[in-house]
Amino acid sequence: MSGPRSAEPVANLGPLDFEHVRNDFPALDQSVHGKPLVYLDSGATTQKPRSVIDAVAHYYAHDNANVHRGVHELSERATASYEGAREKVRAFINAPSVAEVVFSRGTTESINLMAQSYGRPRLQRGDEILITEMEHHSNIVPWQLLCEQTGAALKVAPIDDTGQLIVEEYRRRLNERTRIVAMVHISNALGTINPVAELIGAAHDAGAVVIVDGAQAAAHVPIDVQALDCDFYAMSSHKVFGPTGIGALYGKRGLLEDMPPYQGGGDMIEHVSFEKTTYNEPPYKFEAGTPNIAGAAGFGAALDYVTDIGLDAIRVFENNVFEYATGRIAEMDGARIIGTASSKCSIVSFLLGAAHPSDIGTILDRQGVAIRTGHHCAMPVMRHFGVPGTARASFAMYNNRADVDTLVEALRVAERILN
Ligand code: C6P
Repeated sequence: MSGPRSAEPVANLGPLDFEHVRNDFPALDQSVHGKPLVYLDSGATTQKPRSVIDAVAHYYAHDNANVHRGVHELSERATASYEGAREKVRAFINAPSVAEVVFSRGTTESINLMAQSYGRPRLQRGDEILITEMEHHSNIVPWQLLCEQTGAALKVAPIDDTGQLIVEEYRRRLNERTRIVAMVHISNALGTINPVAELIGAAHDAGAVVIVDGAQAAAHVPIDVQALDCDFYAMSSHKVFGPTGIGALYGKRGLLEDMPPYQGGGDMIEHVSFEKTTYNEPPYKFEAGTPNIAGAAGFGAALDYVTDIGLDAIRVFENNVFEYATGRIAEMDGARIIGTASSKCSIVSFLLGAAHPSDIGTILDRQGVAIRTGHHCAMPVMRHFGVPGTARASFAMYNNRADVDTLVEALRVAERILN
């Protein structure tokens, strides 16, 4: 065997203080099946730092009340925490205004909101929606539903055998009928980073609006919605160290103002009568009912945590570990990495000989190593590569080279048992 070995001193990897970061995540400090946990499933959901857990607990212990409703102290504190989190999301993605940050349940709901609220009233037979072949089901099925509802047609830009979007084919599918383009920023099944700024520019030239699925991006790369000039950007808190059940949809103000509400209920109205109801301003127009207030408090704390460490430091550290993992898995006999695009991060999808991915996952779990196996909610990607599923190791800032070494040792055990 060749290639680099074992954990490298943190000082060589950039300014991220690895031991400090690792100790901030209590769930990582446990044994599973008698072995120290090595968590390599952050693509599914990230672990939470203590500051996020504390923010959620603090809200319930001290500030629990409904938002935007009461005049009493607790309601004011809850509202301040909720709206404070909105400002943190705004700053994190560099949106011009908090009015452009809608809280949702996560990326899936953000995409469905945009599809139904922007797309449904506007699209009709003859219109086209363009997506890519590497999309998560959350960025496929909402568009299929919209096509069924409006008569619009779904078009798909293909990927090549490295898992990279074929940009000429993408451009070829853009035309005056293209109304919406929906693309993933970082693929959850392949790890490919799309050249989103270039793709957005081309879509705008064709007159389409663009929504970017940023579920996998937020924990790994800086997001600047103004620099990207995307019309909408969807993200999930739980993939960026925050709680589940909350996320955000960024939308350009003029677009949000022209969109009808997504759901009806409390908080999204200006005035209600049986004859006619008028609606609140964005973002409240899209937030019917009591929101996930504790989740917002945790989401805000998560973004503070990432911002304090700095995405530049995180990228340097993570890329080092990611390159190491790619090299070590690639050198295993019978390993086939699915997704070898030149621009990648955080995710290594692979097969090992004829072994079924779920068997690999089960054997790894017995050794304390948590990975995800299966189609990763990206069945068209699996079809492209002619595989039913893959084993996927996904990394975050709390994983180091020693975790990769443990993964590879566990894979060797799996190889011996299965092949
Ligand atoms: N991917 C994974 O293991 P939600 O569930 O709404 O927070 O995110 C959906 C989603 C949308 N787009 C991409 C690119 C995603 O990766 C995900 C979630 C998880 O890969 C669970 S399937």
